[in-house]
Amino acid sequence: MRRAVCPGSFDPIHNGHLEIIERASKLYDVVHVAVLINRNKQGMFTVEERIGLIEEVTAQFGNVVVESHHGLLVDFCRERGIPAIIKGLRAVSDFDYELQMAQMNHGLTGVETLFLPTSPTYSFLSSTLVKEVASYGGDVSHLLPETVHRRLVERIAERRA
Ligand code: COD
Repeated sequence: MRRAVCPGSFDPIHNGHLEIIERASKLYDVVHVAVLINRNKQGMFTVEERIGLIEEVTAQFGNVVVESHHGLLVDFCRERGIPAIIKGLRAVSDFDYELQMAQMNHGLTGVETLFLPTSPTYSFLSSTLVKEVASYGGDVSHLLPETVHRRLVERIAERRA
Protein backbone atom coordinates (compact mmCIF):
# COMPACT_ATOMS: atom_id res chain seq x y z
CA MET A 1 0.00 0.00 0.00
CA ARG A 2 1.67 3.25 -1.15
CA ARG A 3 1.14 6.07 1.34
CA ALA A 4 2.11 9.73 1.56
CA VAL A 5 1.37 12.72 3.76
CA CYS A 6 0.33 16.28 2.85
CA PRO A 7 1.18 18.35 5.93
CA GLY A 8 0.21 21.91 6.80
CA SER A 9 -1.64 24.33 9.03
CA PHE A 10 -4.70 24.46 6.75
CA ASP A 11 -6.19 27.48 8.53
CA PRO A 12 -8.33 27.13 6.46
CA ILE A 13 -7.86 24.73 3.54
CA HIS A 14 -8.01 26.58 0.19
CA ASN A 15 -8.17 25.54 -3.46
CA GLY A 16 -4.36 25.45 -3.80
CA HIS A 17 -4.11 22.93 -0.95
CA LEU A 18 -7.04 20.95 -2.32
CA GLU A 19 -5.53 20.68 -5.78
CA ILE A 20 -2.27 19.28 -4.36
CA ILE A 21 -4.18 16.78 -2.18
CA GLU A 22 -6.24 15.68 -5.18
CA ARG A 23 -3.14 15.15 -7.32
CA ALA A 24 -1.44 13.23 -4.48
CA SER A 25 -4.56 11.08 -4.10
CA LYS A 26 -4.13 9.95 -7.72
CA LEU A 27 -0.48 9.00 -7.15
CA TYR A 28 -0.85 7.13 -3.84
CA ASP A 29 -3.20 4.49 -2.44
CA VAL A 30 -3.74 6.47 0.77
CA VAL A 31 -3.02 10.15 1.41
CA HIS A 32 -2.79 11.32 5.01
CA VAL A 33 -3.50 15.01 5.50
CA ALA A 34 -1.68 16.06 8.69
CA VAL A 35 -2.89 19.20 10.42
CA LEU A 36 0.17 20.26 12.42
CA ILE A 37 -0.64 21.88 15.76
CA ASN A 38 1.34 25.00 16.58
CA ARG A 39 0.47 26.00 20.15
CA ASN A 40 2.17 29.40 19.70
CA LYS A 41 -0.11 30.36 16.81
CA GLN A 42 -3.74 31.31 17.41
CA GLY A 43 -5.67 30.13 14.36
CA MET A 44 -8.88 31.43 12.80
CA PHE A 45 -10.24 27.88 13.09
CA THR A 46 -9.62 25.28 15.79
CA VAL A 47 -7.75 22.14 14.78
CA GLU A 48 -11.02 20.16 15.06
CA GLU A 49 -12.78 22.64 12.76
CA ARG A 50 -9.94 22.46 10.22
CA ILE A 51 -10.08 18.66 10.26
CA GLY A 52 -13.86 18.73 9.74
CA LEU A 53 -13.57 21.08 6.77
CA ILE A 54 -10.76 19.06 5.18
CA GLU A 55 -12.70 15.81 5.64
CA GLU A 56 -15.75 17.36 4.01
CA VAL A 57 -13.95 18.67 0.92
CA THR A 58 -11.65 15.65 0.40
CA ALA A 59 -14.35 12.97 0.87
CA GLN A 60 -14.84 13.01 -2.93
CA PHE A 61 -11.32 11.57 -3.48
CA GLY A 62 -12.09 8.39 -1.50
CA ASN A 63 -8.57 7.70 -0.16
CA VAL A 64 -7.77 10.66 2.10
CA VAL A 65 -7.36 10.33 5.89
CA VAL A 66 -7.24 13.53 7.96
CA GLU A 67 -5.44 13.67 11.31
CA SER A 68 -3.83 16.21 13.61
CA HIS A 69 -0.32 16.01 15.00
CA HIS A 70 1.64 17.89 17.64
CA GLY A 71 5.39 17.58 17.20
CA LEU A 72 7.74 16.68 14.41
CA LEU A 73 6.36 15.71 11.03
CA VAL A 74 8.96 12.92 10.79
CA ASP A 75 7.45 11.34 13.92
CA PHE A 76 3.98 11.43 12.33
CA CYS A 77 5.49 9.60 9.34
CA ARG A 78 7.48 7.12 11.42
CA GLU A 79 4.51 6.18 13.63
CA ARG A 80 2.44 5.36 10.53
CA GLY A 81 5.15 3.97 8.27
CA ILE A 82 4.71 6.77 5.72
CA PRO A 83 7.77 7.08 3.44
CA ALA A 84 6.90 10.26 1.51
CA ILE A 85 5.92 13.88 2.21
CA ILE A 86 4.14 15.76 -0.61
CA LYS A 87 4.52 19.53 -0.80
CA GLY A 88 3.13 22.04 -3.26
CA LEU A 89 5.69 24.54 -4.57
CA ARG A 90 4.17 27.93 -5.38
CA ALA A 91 7.22 29.86 -6.49
CA VAL A 92 11.00 30.07 -6.20
CA SER A 93 10.47 31.97 -2.94
CA ASP A 94 9.04 28.79 -1.36
CA PHE A 95 12.00 26.73 -2.44
CA ASP A 96 14.74 27.80 0.01
CA TYR A 97 12.76 26.97 3.13
CA GLU A 98 11.15 23.86 1.64
CA LEU A 99 14.59 22.56 0.64
CA GLN A 100 15.89 23.08 4.17
CA MET A 101 12.93 21.23 5.67
CA ALA A 102 13.21 18.41 3.12
CA GLN A 103 16.92 17.95 3.85
CA MET A 104 16.39 18.12 7.62
CA ASN A 105 13.54 15.61 7.50
CA HIS A 106 15.52 13.26 5.27
CA GLY A 107 18.53 13.52 7.56
CA LEU A 108 16.38 12.73 10.62
CA THR A 109 14.64 9.58 9.42
CA GLY A 110 15.22 9.10 5.68
CA VAL A 111 11.69 10.23 4.77
CA GLU A 112 11.56 11.61 1.22
CA THR A 113 9.91 14.91 0.21
CA LEU A 114 8.33 15.21 -3.24
CA PHE A 115 7.37 18.58 -4.68
CA LEU A 116 4.41 19.12 -6.97
CA PRO A 117 4.40 22.40 -8.90
CA THR A 118 1.35 24.43 -8.00
CA SER A 119 -1.16 25.19 -10.71
CA PRO A 120 -0.48 28.78 -11.92
CA THR A 121 -4.11 29.53 -11.01
CA TYR A 122 -3.21 29.19 -7.33
CA SER A 123 0.46 30.16 -7.19
CA PHE A 124 -0.29 33.40 -5.29
CA LEU A 125 -2.66 31.77 -2.83
CA SER A 126 -2.14 31.37 0.91
CA SER A 127 -4.49 30.95 3.88
CA THR A 128 -3.08 34.15 5.38
CA LEU A 129 -3.91 36.25 2.32
CA VAL A 130 -7.38 34.73 1.98
CA LYS A 131 -8.19 35.59 5.63
CA GLU A 132 -6.86 39.12 5.26
CA VAL A 133 -8.78 39.87 2.06
CA ALA A 134 -11.98 38.31 3.44
CA SER A 135 -11.70 40.23 6.71
CA TYR A 136 -11.77 43.51 4.72
CA GLY A 137 -14.81 42.34 2.76
CA GLY A 138 -12.98 41.21 -0.40
CA ASP A 139 -14.44 38.39 -2.46
CA VAL A 140 -12.43 35.18 -2.03
CA SER A 141 -15.24 32.80 -3.00
CA HIS A 142 -13.34 31.60 -6.09
CA LEU A 143 -10.33 30.63 -3.98
CA LEU A 144 -12.02 28.34 -1.46
CA PRO A 145 -14.34 25.34 -1.54
CA GLU A 146 -17.89 26.64 -1.07
CA THR A 147 -18.34 25.19 2.41
CA VAL A 148 -15.02 26.66 3.58
CA HIS A 149 -15.91 30.07 2.18
CA ARG A 150 -19.23 30.02 4.03
CA ARG A 151 -17.56 29.10 7.33
CA LEU A 152 -14.91 31.78 6.86
CA VAL A 153 -17.47 34.50 6.25
CA GLU A 154 -19.43 33.30 9.32
CA ARG A 155 -16.30 33.25 11.50
CA ILE A 156 -15.34 36.78 10.49
CA ALA A 157 -18.89 37.95 11.30
CA GLU A 158 -18.81 36.14 14.69
CA ARG A 159 -15.56 37.87 15.58
CA ARG A 160 -17.00 41.26 14.71
CA ALA A 161 -20.17 40.71 16.81
N1 COD B 1 -0.79 25.89 -3.94
C1 COD B 1 -0.33 24.62 -3.72
N2 COD B 1 0.14 24.16 -2.55
C2 COD B 1 0.13 25.01 -1.54
C3 COD B 1 -0.32 26.34 -1.66
C4 COD B 1 -0.80 26.77 -2.94
N3 COD B 1 -1.25 28.03 -3.17
N4 COD B 1 -0.21 26.93 -0.46
C5 COD B 1 0.31 26.00 0.36
N5 COD B 1 0.53 24.85 -0.28
C6 COD B 1 1.07 23.57 0.23
C7 COD B 1 2.54 23.66 0.57
O1 COD B 1 3.12 22.40 0.36
C8 COD B 1 2.51 23.89 2.06
O2 COD B 1 3.63 23.37 2.70
C9 COD B 1 1.27 23.10 2.48
O3 COD B 1 0.36 23.24 1.40
C10 COD B 1 0.61 23.61 3.73
O4 COD B 1 0.45 25.00 3.66
P1 COD B 1 0.01 25.81 4.97
O5 COD B 1 0.23 27.24 4.71
O6 COD B 1 -1.30 25.36 5.44
O7 COD B 1 0.99 25.25 6.08
P2 COD B 1 2.41 25.73 6.60
O8 COD B 1 3.28 26.27 5.51
O9 COD B 1 2.15 26.57 7.77
O10 COD B 1 2.97 24.29 7.05
C11 COD B 1 4.27 24.12 7.50
C12 COD B 1 4.39 22.74 8.18
C13 COD B 1 3.32 22.58 9.24
C14 COD B 1 4.22 21.66 7.13
C15 COD B 1 5.81 22.69 8.80
O11 COD B 1 5.99 23.80 9.65
C16 COD B 1 6.03 21.42 9.58
O12 COD B 1 6.33 20.40 9.00
N6 COD B 1 5.86 21.51 10.92
C17 COD B 1 5.93 20.36 11.81
C18 COD B 1 7.06 20.51 12.82
C19 COD B 1 8.35 20.00 12.21
O13 COD B 1 8.47 18.84 11.83
N7 COD B 1 9.33 20.91 12.12
C20 COD B 1 10.63 20.64 11.55
C21 COD B 1 10.64 20.86 10.06
S1 COD B 1 12.20 20.42 9.36
